[in-house]
Amino acid sequence: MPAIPQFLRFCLDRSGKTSQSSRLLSYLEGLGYPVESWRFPDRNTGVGQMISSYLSNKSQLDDHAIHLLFSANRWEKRALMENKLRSGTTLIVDRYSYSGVAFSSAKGLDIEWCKAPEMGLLAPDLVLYLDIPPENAAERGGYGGERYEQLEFQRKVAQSYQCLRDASWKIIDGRLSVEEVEKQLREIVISCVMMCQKGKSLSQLWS
Ligand code: FDM
Repeated sequence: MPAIPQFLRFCLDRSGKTSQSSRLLSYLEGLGYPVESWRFPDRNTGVGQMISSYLSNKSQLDDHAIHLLFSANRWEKRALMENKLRSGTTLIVDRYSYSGVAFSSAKGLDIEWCKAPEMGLLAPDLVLYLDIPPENAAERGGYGGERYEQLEFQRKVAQSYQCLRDASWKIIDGRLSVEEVEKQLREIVISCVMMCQKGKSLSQLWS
């Protein structure tokens, strides 16, 4: 069976990624594509509950330990992800390994060390990065008091993301209107979906 990975991701807090994910889901569903919306961390698993407790400051963990938990949270979904992609389902994934590496390296962890546990996870066909200056994101409000929702730290995260960009990335100006961002995303996504339909094989991070 040809592999048809159609796999999208979004980055940066408060940049509209979650609402744009659900708009894309409706769009692709409307066109008749099998599609699902996922997000990481998946807080429903045992590992995900430990992550959730850490993010809401209810527990403390060493920076390396929490990094490995975020990664484990992706590994525990890897087999299901592969099955879905191989059966032709498009996955829209709200955050993935790039968030893991960007956030942990922004704390000062070595970037290569951060990438290592992600190696062998499935690589996305397309990464959609909704770019918004951290100041603007903070002004939009909605920082709900989770551990990383602080301007200074978000500036460092934004710098870390810059080091991670590769050919699969498309950068969208997140300061545009919701409708304009949606329009641009649709155009990029539909050309990726059509390209993947021709039979693009699965590849792995970080190769
Ligand atoms: N986050 C998310 C990480 O630090 N590492 C990861 O691997 C992932 C997937 O978790 F602050 C951070 C990013 C964010 C927090 O994400 C929760 P959401 O998208 O706000 O739920």
